[in-house]
Amino acid sequence: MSYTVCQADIDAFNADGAVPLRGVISAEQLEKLAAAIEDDIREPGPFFHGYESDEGRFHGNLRLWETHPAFREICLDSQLPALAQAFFGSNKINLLYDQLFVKEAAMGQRTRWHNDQPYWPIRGWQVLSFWIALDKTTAENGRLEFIRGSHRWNRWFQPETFGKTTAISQYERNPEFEDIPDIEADRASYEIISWDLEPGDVYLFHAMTVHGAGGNSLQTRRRRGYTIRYIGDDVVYDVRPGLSKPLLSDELVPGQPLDSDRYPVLIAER
Ligand SMILES: O=C(O)CCC(=O)C(=O)O
Repeated sequence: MSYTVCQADIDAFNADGAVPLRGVISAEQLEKLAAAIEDDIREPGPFFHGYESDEGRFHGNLRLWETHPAFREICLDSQLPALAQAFFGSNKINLLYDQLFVKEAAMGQRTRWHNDQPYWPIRGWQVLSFWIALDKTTAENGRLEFIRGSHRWNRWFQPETFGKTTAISQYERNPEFEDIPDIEADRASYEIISWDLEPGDVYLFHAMTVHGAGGNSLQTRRRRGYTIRYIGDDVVYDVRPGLSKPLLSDELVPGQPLDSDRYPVLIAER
């Protein structure tokens, strides 16, 4: 299956910071991903950041592509790098990393509002994520919500932990960042955009777009989301307080492109 990007998708992404893309992931790709997700739930790797609370069970993990062939295939050998390139019109695309967000049935906890780039050891504009729906995703089971145009606010919000704090989900205070306002308590003041997804649809969003998600209030349906993040031409490695520790590299030097085994170049033209 191949998705053809149209100008309306690119315009919506540029203006709003998020856009749904329909039917990007084929049934065969979904089947492989679903099996890989179950493998990860059974035997999570070192970056597992799931938790169980009185609101239910959440399974989160990252850098899965490095150890599981099915995640590796979709990150490296699918049409997604070419789609990322089409949205940025870049010459180069690297994989940044992949991440899994499974809200089991009746997992009532929201994903709090945040933007992603403050967590990541990078500087640059060409940074995007594809959030792949494995299940029908609606307001009832925790679809993602985005604040229209917030990618252009140039506001860097202090990284905070999601759910229960673990060693890898603690973030140092960055004095240059601001605390995110209580958007949930004041939703009417923001232009919140969201879409239902079918399995195989994706949300494409910019790394500076403020986003969050509802809890899963359904007793019978899970909400499995698998996100793959890519970077383009202008992105360099950066080190500062507040970063996600599993993304730090011993090899890379601040100010240099990320090209390395950890952040492989997938497309390089010219
Ligand atoms: O799936 C979720 O609840 C959160 C996803 C997210 O924040 C992301 O992919 O950046």
